[in-house]
Amino acid sequence: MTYSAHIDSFTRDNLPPESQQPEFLFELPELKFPERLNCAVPLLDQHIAEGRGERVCIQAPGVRWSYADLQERANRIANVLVKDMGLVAGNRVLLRAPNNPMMAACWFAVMKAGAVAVATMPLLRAKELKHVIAKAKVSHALCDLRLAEELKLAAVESPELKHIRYFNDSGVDGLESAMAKHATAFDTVDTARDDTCVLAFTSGTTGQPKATMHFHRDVMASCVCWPPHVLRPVADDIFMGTPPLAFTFGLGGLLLFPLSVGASTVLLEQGAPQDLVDAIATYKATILFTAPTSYRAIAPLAGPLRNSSLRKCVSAGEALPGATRDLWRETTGIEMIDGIGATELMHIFISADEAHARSGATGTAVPGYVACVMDDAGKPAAVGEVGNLAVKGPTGCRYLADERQAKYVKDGWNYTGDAYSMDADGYFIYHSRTDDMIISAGYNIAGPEVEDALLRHPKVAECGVVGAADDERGQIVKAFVVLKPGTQPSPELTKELQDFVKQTIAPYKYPRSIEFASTLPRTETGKLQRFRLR
Ligand code: 3UK
Repeated sequence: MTYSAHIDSFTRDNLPPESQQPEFLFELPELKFPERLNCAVPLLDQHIAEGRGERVCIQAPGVRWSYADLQERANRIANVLVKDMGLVAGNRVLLRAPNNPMMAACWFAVMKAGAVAVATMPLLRAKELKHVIAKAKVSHALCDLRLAEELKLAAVESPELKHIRYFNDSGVDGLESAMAKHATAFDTVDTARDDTCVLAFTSGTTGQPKATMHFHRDVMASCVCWPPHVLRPVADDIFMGTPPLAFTFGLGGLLLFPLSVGASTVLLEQGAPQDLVDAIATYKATILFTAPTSYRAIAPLAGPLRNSSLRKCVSAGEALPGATRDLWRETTGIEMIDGIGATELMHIFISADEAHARSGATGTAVPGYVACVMDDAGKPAAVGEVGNLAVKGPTGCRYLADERQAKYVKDGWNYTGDAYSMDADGYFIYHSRTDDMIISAGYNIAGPEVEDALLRHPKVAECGVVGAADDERGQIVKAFVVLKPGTQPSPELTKELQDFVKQTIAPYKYPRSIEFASTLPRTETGKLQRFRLR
């Protein structure tokens, strides 16, 4: 038996069988982690131990916490969890809040107590929360008082969830008043590097969401691969952005990565375009994380960001259309850093920094990872050929008790479900999700390429391209288009857009059908819900 600090062995008992796990690579010297590792030590405790406790750590409207302030809160919450709420190491703790400082403090409390954080998207309803609680056997919950309603509904039907505390609550039963009764010291549990500390649920466009399992070493691996090699943040950086902390894109970009270099983060509950532009000025943010559509929505307001504090802009979650990359550069002077990540792999594994960015390409494999385009037989595809993206590195897919493990991991490789090609320089070019490839009259057409062409038309605000069933061609290319304010739909405009696409990319890819819409269906993580368009 290998060492584990977990008294509750649920996560260890529900790991996928060894034979179905991906191969893990730890070649980089910074990936040789000690056997005992709690990620709260390098990310938080160590800063205070080494004299950086007074540096700014987290800001939010009306809040400015130093590293020592965050540690003090996390320790008090850990004491509440263990002494008042009966938590033992290995228990799962549901976290539910918009991005705010208390959510971050709770996350670290869970790490320090050797428990497992199950952060949930703020918009989840009781029905979805119930699935999460049942799947992860959640026993404890820390929830923002303003999001109590749906959790209470779920709790009624979830016998395993026994202990709930609400925060951002001034009442006598609130987490804050319980915290006040406890010490500011807590002995961080000495977890194993391969003790699970995060269960991250996938957004699940089809079927029930899957719970991906991440160890303390996975959290630290995500901090030592992409950030220092591609983002290259410094201790004076001020991070900001929109992805929820319940989404590993947000957890990394807005909490783990800033703390891994002793920098600071600004946590915002509202991420509308004007809120973000204003907040960048107020807090002098230097690094921005958001999704491609959000960059496109901010662009009309982004003029003031030119020559401002902002120096790096990270795009992930969806393919970055070349049109959006160009628009952002023309507006702000900043070349975006695109990166593909996945909940299964924790964070970004293919990316390019601003100096190496190429329009239309996501980038090259991040140091620590290897990536390969495979043909349908699982053999490496030729240069330029479109196939299935497969990756390996220090992190990888472990679904908690789920048959779909065998679909994501094959021969040790993680298959992300994306259709990619690789060019002769090792740059990976995104085409579409493998399930979304449109097959029209025998041609394979990738929706995102058609979207990029449409987005370059001055009257198009947003668009989504899918395959629509067609008797003659099997499928036809169908575009849903949101027009810029002040533009009216018309048959002439349909023709104009079709001609525009034919002049931009191979004519057979043009949308034979165009439907005008006022908005497009998107997930909380900014992804277009193509299945709903279909
Ligand atoms: C798609 C991209 C093209 C791709 C994520 C950064 O998105 C994240 O995780 P999810 O599990 O989705 C994974 C899937 O999303 N995708 C993400 N980024 C890109 N496609 N270009 C991109 N830059 O289909 C991938 O398989 O929600 C992103 C960090 C952490 C994450 N969890």
